[in-house]
Amino acid sequence: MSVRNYLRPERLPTYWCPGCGDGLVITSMAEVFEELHCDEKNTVLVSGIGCAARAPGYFTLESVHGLHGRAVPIAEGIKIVRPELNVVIISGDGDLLGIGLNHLIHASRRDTDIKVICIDNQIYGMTGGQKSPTTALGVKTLTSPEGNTDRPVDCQALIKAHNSFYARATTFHLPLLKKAIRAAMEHRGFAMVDVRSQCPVNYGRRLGYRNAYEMLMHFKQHYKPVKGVVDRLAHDEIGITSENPKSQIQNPNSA
Ligand SMILES: Cc1ncc(C[n+]2csc(CCOP(=O)(O)OP(=O)(O)O)c2C)c(N)n1
Ligand SMILES: [Mg+2]
Repeated sequence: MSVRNYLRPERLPTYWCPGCGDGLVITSMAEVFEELHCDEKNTVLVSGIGCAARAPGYFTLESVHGLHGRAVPIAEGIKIVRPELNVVIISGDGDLLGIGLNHLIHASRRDTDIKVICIDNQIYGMTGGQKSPTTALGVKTLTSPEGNTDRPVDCQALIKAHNSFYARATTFHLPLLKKAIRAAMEHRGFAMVDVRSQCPVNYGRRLGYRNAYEMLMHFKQHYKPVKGVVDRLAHDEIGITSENPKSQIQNPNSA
């Protein structure tokens, strides 16, 4: 199959605003799916609700468009019944790290063999630009007109608390994004790719970015790609972190 076979041209133009990063992520995913020979018999996509959660509908693969925050339990259910399938979630920061965060933490803790691609645009895009769990301190949004006073969720800390696979990428650094998605797909067990993406309309516009290009240039300047596999990523680094051996998790009740 070629990359084009994974996407549905008849559904174009997409629901997304011009300049949205979601299209870059689904194209990268399609490229990885092609490399790994994923098809509708061995791969299923799952999402919650949000702009990012519309992504599975643009793929030719089978998919479930679930409820807000419930992508993870749906994916876990599919994996339990059909363990031979690649179960891949693609959803947003509000969906996965806000309303759905409890599920995400428990799936990581259980090391359920699902892949989570989180398109983190730091905003509730679909509903008009309310602050999300990843909105940075001081950022002005529809619901934080004086600047956000809530500290953002540290996704890496939550996932790596259980020694699970975690990678961070951006929509500017496309080769790294693809590499991270592929590494997650090839990983056995829970794997999360945290993709920093741009929402030029409901986020960037309020912060003075004139277009998506300026937001991508911010990613270029702010994020430093890290070579190889590292233990932890600094807040401004992107790359793949190592999964620590399970043996490091000690059972306090054992002798
Ligand atoms: C139970 C429930 N609460 C709230 C909503 C409203 N809602 C729809 S999408 C959304 C936020 C989506 O944000 P995110 O997951 O970051 O996706 P984005 O649109 O930014 O890609 C919210 C709060 C809903 N649909 N269901
Ligand atoms: Mg969002």
